[in-house]
Amino acid sequence: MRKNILCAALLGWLAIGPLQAQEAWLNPVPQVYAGGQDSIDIPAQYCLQADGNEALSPAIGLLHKLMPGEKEEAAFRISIGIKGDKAVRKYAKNIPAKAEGYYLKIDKRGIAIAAADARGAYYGVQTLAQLLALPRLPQVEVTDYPDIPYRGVVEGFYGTPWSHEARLRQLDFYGRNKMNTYIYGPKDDPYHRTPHWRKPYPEKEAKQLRELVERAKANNVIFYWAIHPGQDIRWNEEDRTQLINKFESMYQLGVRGFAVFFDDISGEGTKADKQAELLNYLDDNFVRPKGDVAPLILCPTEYNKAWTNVKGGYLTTLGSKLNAGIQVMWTGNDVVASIDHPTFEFINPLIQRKAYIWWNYPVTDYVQDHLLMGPVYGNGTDIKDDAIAFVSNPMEHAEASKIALYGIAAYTWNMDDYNPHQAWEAAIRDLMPVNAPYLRTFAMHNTDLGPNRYDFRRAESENIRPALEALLSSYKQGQAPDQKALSQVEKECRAICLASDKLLTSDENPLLIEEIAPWLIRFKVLGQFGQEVLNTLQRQALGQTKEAEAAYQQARVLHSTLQWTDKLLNPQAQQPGAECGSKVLLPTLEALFEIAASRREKAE
Ligand code: LOG
Repeated sequence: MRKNILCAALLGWLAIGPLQAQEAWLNPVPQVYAGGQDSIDIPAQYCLQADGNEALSPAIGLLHKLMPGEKEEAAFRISIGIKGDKAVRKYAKNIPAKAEGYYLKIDKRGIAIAAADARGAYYGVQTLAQLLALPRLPQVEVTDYPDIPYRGVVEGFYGTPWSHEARLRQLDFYGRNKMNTYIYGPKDDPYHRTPHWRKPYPEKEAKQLRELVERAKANNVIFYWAIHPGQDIRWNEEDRTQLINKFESMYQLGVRGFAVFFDDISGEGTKADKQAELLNYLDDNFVRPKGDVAPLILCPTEYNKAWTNVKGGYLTTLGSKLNAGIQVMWTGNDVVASIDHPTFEFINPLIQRKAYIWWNYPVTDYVQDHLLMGPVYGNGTDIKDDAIAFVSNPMEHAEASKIALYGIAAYTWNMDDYNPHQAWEAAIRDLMPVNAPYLRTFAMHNTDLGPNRYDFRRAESENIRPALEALLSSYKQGQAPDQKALSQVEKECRAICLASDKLLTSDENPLLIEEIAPWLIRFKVLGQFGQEVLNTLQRQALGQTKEAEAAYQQARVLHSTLQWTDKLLNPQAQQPGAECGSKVLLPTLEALFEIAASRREKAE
């Protein structure tokens, strides 16, 4: 049984009346959510029952943070444990037989979290955390587990790597949204790639990495560190040792997951047999002997179908030679592509294992003048048995990437119940609870990539597209404007200006605002331009020559300002500028502006 919008919403409404009604949106949506019609007061005190299992410390730490009132003598009981623990023996049968699965039960007497493993227990507490945001706790039974074993993020883009602070915030976000993987591999970290992959990190960077590893642990996220040695590697003993030494230095910083990337290289480093030999060597001599390191990950050189030469045998060599435990990354039919079942029908037999999806979304390192803040859609929901992992390569804008990452967390956990639009709405509320309506207006027009070498496009400005089309077509045909469409577009242009004003002056999420500020400035001018274009057309129709001329001149100024913003904003990028509404909104407003200009000429 699956429920999308949880009964808790209704419950909150019944219990406290419509004014304080709250909607509980659990992200990701649990596999099974049963009950919830009745509720209890959030207990002020409780006694904790848990076996002294060290692996449970992130789960129990989080519980204490959420509910500080632990008292031995309290009547309300919270039991937490993993399969086999005394504390949850009663619930052994309810624990899903899936990695990271958990069973959460809330009733009048207590709360039980019984899990398949330590991460499952942690996820049970995270679900409880989301329910605790309600005024009362619903009496529920949640039986939950992920569809995809490894879910999360590969920081694998070109451009400015994320800041230390941004990464710390990301790791907390992954914990909350039940993502278990973060792969550190920014292309522009010189110690990840050529020239310095052989050297250990300087002191300051090493200290920060250690901090990240600790934060990842607290959030039950596996911190993988990736190396990118392929551009100048020599297939000899010396470089092998250098690699092991570098891994060892990362191990000393606390890293317990490793990846080797051979993407975007040429020459000697691209040889499949040599890559396989090296990876097996690392697996045999480092990863497996350590005993506490996650399976090794490889990003191959032929990492998507468009770049694959099946006859050349690169992938089949990897498939047959690589140790069985080594995981192999894949971006799909192209560098940037939607992932579906046929994606795996192609790749899995070649690599003789389930592919590890490196999804190149919402990364914008090839369209840096755009922001990708739309819903996550287009991937198959029938791939849960095909993939070992699904990680997202995000934008260099860490906070702004969270809209997509929230959706990816939801999709990879529970594909059957994934609803792109609902997840998008909830992501926006999560990122900026107070200013959500304004962020929504902004995100609505910042979703497409513009024309790009991978032909990967997204729907944009869908809320206003029909009105824009109707309006343009009425003007093009020389008819009186479609009044309903006209007032919708006018209203949207005003909403755009207001959203920009509110967000630019908000201190709700300063890191996000700083990332998107160039686009917010552009957005404001776009909204103003739209208003003046419509004003011009209306004045012209009324025969108000003077007012029409003033409006037209104003629209011209705003159009030039738009062009200047493109020259001046976001100037260091490979694709400088800050495009907003570039798919539908701006082209339509420009077409309307041209109509106004030609009417003006005719009137002269
Ligand atoms: C790179 C990646 C980059 C992405 C999008 C992979 C495996 N490698 O074309 O670093 O962010 O495409 O531009 C890539 O995707 N190369």
